[in-house]
This record gives sequence, C-alpha cells and structure tokens, in this order.
Amino acid sequence: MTQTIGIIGTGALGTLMAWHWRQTDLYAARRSSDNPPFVILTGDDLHEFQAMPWQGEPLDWLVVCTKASDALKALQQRQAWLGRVDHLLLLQNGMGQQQQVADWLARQPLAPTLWAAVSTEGAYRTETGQVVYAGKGHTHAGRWSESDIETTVALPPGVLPAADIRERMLAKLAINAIINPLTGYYRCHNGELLTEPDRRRHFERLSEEVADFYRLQGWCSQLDIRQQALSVAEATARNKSSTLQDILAGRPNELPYICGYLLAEAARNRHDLPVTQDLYQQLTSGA
Ligand code: KPL
Repeated sequence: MTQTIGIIGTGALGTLMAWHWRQTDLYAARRSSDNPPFVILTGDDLHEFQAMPWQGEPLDWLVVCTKASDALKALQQRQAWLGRVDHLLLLQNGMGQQQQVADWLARQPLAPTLWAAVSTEGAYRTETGQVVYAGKGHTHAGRWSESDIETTVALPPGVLPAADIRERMLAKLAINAIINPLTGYYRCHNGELLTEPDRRRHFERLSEEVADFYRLQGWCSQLDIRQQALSVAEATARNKSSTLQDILAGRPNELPYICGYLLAEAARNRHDLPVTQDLYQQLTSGA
C-alpha cells in the first residue's frame, strides 16, 4: 500500500528524501503558502517533482529534516495536526533535540510514536540554490524510546531498521564533533584538515579528546573514532561541512547540538573537553 509521508524542512537532505519518496503520497509542510516544486540534480539529470502542501491530512510518517534547533518549534507550529500522524521521524545532525521533542510529545494528548534516523546520504545546496545528490549512502531509523526493532511498522521507502539507533547517532556525532568545528574554524574543505600540519595537529588533538570521552562514557566501544574521522574527511575531502556552509551563509550553525551536546554530557560527569570548548566558544559566540 502506498505510504503517506509529510516532510518538514526542504533543505538539501529534505529534498533528497522527497526525491526518494516521490512515488508515495508525498506532502511538504512549508511556512509559506506557495508550494514550489522540488528540484534535484542526480548525476547529469535535473529532476523536478511536486509534493502536495500539508494542511493536516492524515500521515503514516511525518519526517522532520529541519536543522536540529528548529525541530521542536516546527512541530509546535503544527501541534493541532500531530494527532493525525502515526509516526514522527527526526532526521537531522546532532543530538539533544530528540529528547526535547520526546519530552514535549509526552505532554500532548495525541502524539505520534517518535523515531530518530541517521543518514550517510550526501546532498548539498550549491551557491545558486541547486540541490545536488552527491553520494549514495544509507538511512537507518529506530524508535527513540524503545531499543527493539518494530517489525510491524513499515518504514518510509529505502529506510533501514536499526535497533541501536542511539549508538549510530552517537557514532555520527563523534565524526561531526571533529570535522564540523575544525572546518568551521579554519574555513576549509573537509580534506584540508589533513593536509596542512597545524590543522592536522588540531585534528589529532580533538580526535583524541572525543575518543577518550566516548571511552569514558562507554559509547560506541567498537568504533575507532580517529580512524573513522580520518576516513570520512578523506572520503568527503572536497565537501564543505554543513557547519562551514552555515557559517559562510551567516546562518546559525548546528554546533549547539554537536559540541554543545558533548559539553553538556561532559559537565554532568565533571569532565573537561578543552579543545571542544575552545572551538565551540569561538564558533558560537555572537551567533
Ligand atoms: O556530516 C557531515 C557534515 O558536514 O555535517 C560530514 C560527515 C562532516 C560531511 O561533511
């Protein structure tokens, strides 16, 4: 049966997901009343397709692809319609917003089940506003509050079930906590963190700090954080990180939900993360 899916947040990742789900009954929740088509470049092909404007129709899935900081506000603005949504999926960088949303949903009379997702798909928006599908990856989703896989719920097309969604999100957070602040600080492409000696030393110090903290917390024990950060920086060498893109565009960045999350966890455990703290202060002061 065709699924009914709504998307909030029509940035690069939201547009890519809309492209994957274009065969479903697809809705886009936008702030303005005009409903422009989605446009995406995959390889050499430019595709244009339309979603219906969401005005509270019943949905199997409402997928939130906004920035982490906008997730709760976006849902609060559509509070009256959430009783008609079966499942809510948060697909964003960072951590902290999932629990904010979970706490808010717990106070609502009729609330969808809450899921979180992490994606290795690559999409970005060019300076001219064009969304480009830059690299195929995988999107995993799991229940936020229960650790078991829900076999009875059909996930949106192409999304894979994950019983360990928090571990997967923490694993991605570790990589974002290394590459994103450093590329923002040096205003450089991901690969340029490795090729210039001062940046590379900074990369090594931050990797060690994040890896030590994860060990202390007992998070992602199977993950070699430094090695993984190296591999991702190499594989995405020509990318501008999402943080750098935000900084260059003068938008608020997601570091409060990346470094800020780690710093809050560290503070709760009376642990210092001086390299993270220093970068975070420099990149968020005045933001
Ligand atoms: O997820 C990313 C981001 O930019 O937010 C990485 C993995 C660092 C790729 O650019």
